[in-house]
Amino acid sequence: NTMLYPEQTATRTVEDLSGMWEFKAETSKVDPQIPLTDTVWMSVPASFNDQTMDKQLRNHLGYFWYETTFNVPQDQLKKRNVLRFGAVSQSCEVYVNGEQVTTHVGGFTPFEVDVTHYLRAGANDLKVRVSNLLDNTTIPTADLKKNDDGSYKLNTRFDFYNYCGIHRRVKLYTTNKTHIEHIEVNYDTEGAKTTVHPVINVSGNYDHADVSIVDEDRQVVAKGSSLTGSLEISHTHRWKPLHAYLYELVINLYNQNDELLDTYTQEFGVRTIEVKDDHFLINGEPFYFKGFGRHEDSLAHGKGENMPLVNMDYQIMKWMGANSFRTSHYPYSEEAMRQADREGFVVIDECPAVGIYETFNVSLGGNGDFPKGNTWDHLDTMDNHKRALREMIERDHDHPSVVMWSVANEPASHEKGAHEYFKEIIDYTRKLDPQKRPITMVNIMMANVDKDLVGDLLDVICLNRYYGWYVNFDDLEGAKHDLETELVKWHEKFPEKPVMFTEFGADTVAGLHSLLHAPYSEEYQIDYYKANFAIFDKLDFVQGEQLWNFADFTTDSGMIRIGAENMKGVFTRDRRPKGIVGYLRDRWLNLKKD
Ligand code: E9O
Repeated sequence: NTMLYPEQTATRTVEDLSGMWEFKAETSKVDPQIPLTDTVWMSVPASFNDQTMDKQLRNHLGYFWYETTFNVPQDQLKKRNVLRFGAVSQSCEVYVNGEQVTTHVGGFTPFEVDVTHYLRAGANDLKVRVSNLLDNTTIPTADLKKNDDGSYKLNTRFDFYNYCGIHRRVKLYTTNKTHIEHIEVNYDTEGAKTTVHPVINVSGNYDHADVSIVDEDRQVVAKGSSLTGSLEISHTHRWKPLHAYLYELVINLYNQNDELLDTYTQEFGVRTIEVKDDHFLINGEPFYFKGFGRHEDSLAHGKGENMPLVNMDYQIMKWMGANSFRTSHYPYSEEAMRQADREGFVVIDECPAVGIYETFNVSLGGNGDFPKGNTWDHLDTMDNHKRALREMIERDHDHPSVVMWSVANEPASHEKGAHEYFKEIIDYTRKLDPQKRPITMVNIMMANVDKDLVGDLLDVICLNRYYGWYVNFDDLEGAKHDLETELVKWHEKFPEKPVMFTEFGADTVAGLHSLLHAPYSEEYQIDYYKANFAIFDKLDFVQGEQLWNFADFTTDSGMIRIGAENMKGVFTRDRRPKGIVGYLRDRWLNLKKD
């Protein structure tokens, strides 16, 4: 399976099928051979949920149908035609002219299928049957029950709203029979010298090839005449945090008559990553993570692509002095990742393994039965977890912005069986990544330092901690004490590992003020963060602070989810700053920790 981003080149065409599609919930059997009936219009890419005023449709659990038609010029049928989806949440079946052409499980990674033999010159019909169901085998996980009338009841083990739909772009692209299938831009560095030894897989026959590296001034800095040789950049511009530098690897394939069969350009950056003496080094220099956990979540789009907002968020983060973020809790769009490369953001790339913790989230406003027992005896996520990791790494391994993989968020890493499970997951991840990046897993408060069973497997200890919110509520002195006590113990247990925060925060209603600095007020959020920072600043081994969350985001409704939002944002969902923002900007622009 290839994960090359679809690009129009001298040998490839790309057509974007985004637009207004027809849509309906599946309430009785649908025949993919005939046009859908009783549909409404739905914009693609986007979640369907917030584009309707029909609450029952918004919250429907099960299957949905999308349909569009598109025209194919006669000549295009001589080429290889590939249909490619950026992401469909959570799983889907795809039909072209009534025939099923592929299926895909997992809502946050791309997939594609060769549809050449299903297409006709002129009008073609495309239908997608989408499901928003999750269960004990999927990533993310949820508790799923089927009612007697065939309807479903679903309790997610995560708090963000389970948006559904064709979330990223649908493209039809063409190549010749001979085409580049897969590229890895692997390299070694030695001072200013970089030796690039790309891995390039080709499908079909060709006679000869050339490969070159082009710098940002459009100058060719290295050139080779085969796909297997290595190329040398003698005076390398390193990709640096917030100072990006990108090269292009240009690959051309020719036949005997020197006719071009395929050409493709892959961007890459040169930087090194190393974990050493409880520090995280980028290009040999200690890097202190300042930034946020975020979500893909916005008005009307839901979890669908919204690049103007991504761009705005990146500019806000830079203005605040943030240098990094985590793709909590799933790989973000390819467009967002490419832009992170260009802006120089440092990214912890997280796979959608959130909620591998059977009893969790029921306590945080969910309304399912409270199960008792051991997660690792009941949940069966291994296969889907590996698939999600494989697809994420296949897609993202060449992004310079990605400095670390997060294999899961807040699993039951303190329950018996966790070590065996994560040993298998982490060994698998290490084999997949050609760049051998550090690997982490985000630790939940219940799996605190005394109970954790997986820390020895991780390169960096990432903590989600809520001293002063979920524990020590309205008791910031107690919070400081307990936070410091736990942190010191982590360092004693793993003195060689950096420790960083991937979540800490307090729900805050924008505009709510309190003389007593009561929880939920803007004053309390400021006090909460000051208390946490006071401890981080005391302890040298703390190597980063990513707040939860950049902005308020949509959740299921629940007692502690005011207006069905998690209000831990430092911005509201429409990006109005809360009182903490000025303080944070001041801190980050002046912080000297790395
Ligand atoms: C995951 C994130 O997606 N961590 C949650 C965040 C939250 O605000 C959620 O939005 O709920 C925090 C988990 C905290 C669990 C601690 C409970 C401690 C009781 C002892």
